[in-house]
Parts: sequence; C-alpha cells; structure tokens
Amino acid sequence: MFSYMSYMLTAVAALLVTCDALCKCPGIPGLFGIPGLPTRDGLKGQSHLSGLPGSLYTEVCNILDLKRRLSRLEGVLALNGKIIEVGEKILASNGKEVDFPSALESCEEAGGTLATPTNEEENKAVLGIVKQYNRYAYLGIKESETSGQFMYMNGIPLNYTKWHPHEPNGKGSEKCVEMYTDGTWNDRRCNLYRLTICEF
Ligand code: MAN
Ligand code: CA
Repeated sequence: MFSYMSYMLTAVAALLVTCDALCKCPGIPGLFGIPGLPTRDGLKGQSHLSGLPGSLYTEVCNILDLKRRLSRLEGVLALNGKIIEVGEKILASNGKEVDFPSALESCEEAGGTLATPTNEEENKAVLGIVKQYNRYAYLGIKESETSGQFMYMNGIPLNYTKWHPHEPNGKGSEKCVEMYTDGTWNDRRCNLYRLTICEF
C-alpha cells in the first residue's frame, strides 16, 4: 500500500514538473492557445508526454488553471486591502467589535479561526490591521486552567509571546488576550468589545 502510494505521488509530481515546462493548457499564457507556440496536439509524438492519458493531462491543466485563478483573486483582495498574506496565512477583519466567543464564532463560521500570531512577522501583520481600524483586537489565545499559563485554541502552549511589560497580570481573572495598537499583548476579560481579526 505504502509503495503504491509513493509510486503514485512520484508519478503525479513528475507529471506536474514536466507539465509545468511542456504542458500546453488552454487559456494559460505560455501554454495552449498562444500564437506561435506548439499546441498539445503538436507536442504529441515528440515529447515524453505523449502516451499520457488525455484525461490526466486535462486534470493537470485544470489544477494549473485553478491555481492561477486563485492567485489572481488573492492579488485583487490584497490590492484592495481586504486581506493580508503572511507566510502561508491569510488575515482578514470584518471590522466588527464583539466579545471573544462571538469573534471566534464568526471566524470559524468563515472557515478560519481568530488571528494567532506565532512569530514576529505574523504579529506585525496582525498589528497592521489593528492600526488600520485603530482598535484593540482579541487574539486566538486563552488562559489554561493553570492561571498565568496561556495556550493556543488547540491547547498547545505558546511558542511566541509579545506581552506588554508587566503582563500577563490577571492571575486567572483575565482569560483572553488583546493586542494593543503597538502590537503588544495584554491578558483581558473575554466579554469586552474588541476588533475581530481572523486567520485562514
Ligand atoms: C490595566 C492593566 C491591564 C489590565 C487592565 C484591566 O490596563 O492592569 O493589565 O488587563 O487594566 O482593566
Ligand atoms: Ca492584563
């Protein structure tokens, strides 16, 4: 089973690499449909792609096309300031200020979770949105049963923190975390109205 899986993965990976260079897909620049470039039919018999099942060929073109269309959409959304991309994460706000459970719920309903900075770069990206709205935001961090210990929503202990000097100081009475407009963190009660920033 394992060797079959790895064979298939290798085959598909090889196909994708080959296809990136040679596959001529309709509507993709540098691929099918560009005047002067060979068509897929023109490649038949001369490239090592010949003999590939047409359906597989079509599927690879479909995947390349989807990737291109998704990155165009991301480009438009980023250009219009609707999203910020940081590493593999996408950050976005609906501009609403609600309590912690409501903020978390609206992020999860949208298929994401509350913004959870795990390094300096991500913290700066979240700060960008906090500054844009000039509002404190709840982060996707909660205090554990052991007061003073904070964790991610999945219960894993924090591997990056940006506490404001003398924070956290709630000693179990402030179970949520807000980001200030300078990017530092404060433990705070969960029932305040704070900006919703989600990550996807
Ligand atoms: C001050 C600080 C914070 C604390 C809030 C609660 O700003 O002591 O640590 O969370 O008060 O109102
Ligand atoms: Ca505090």
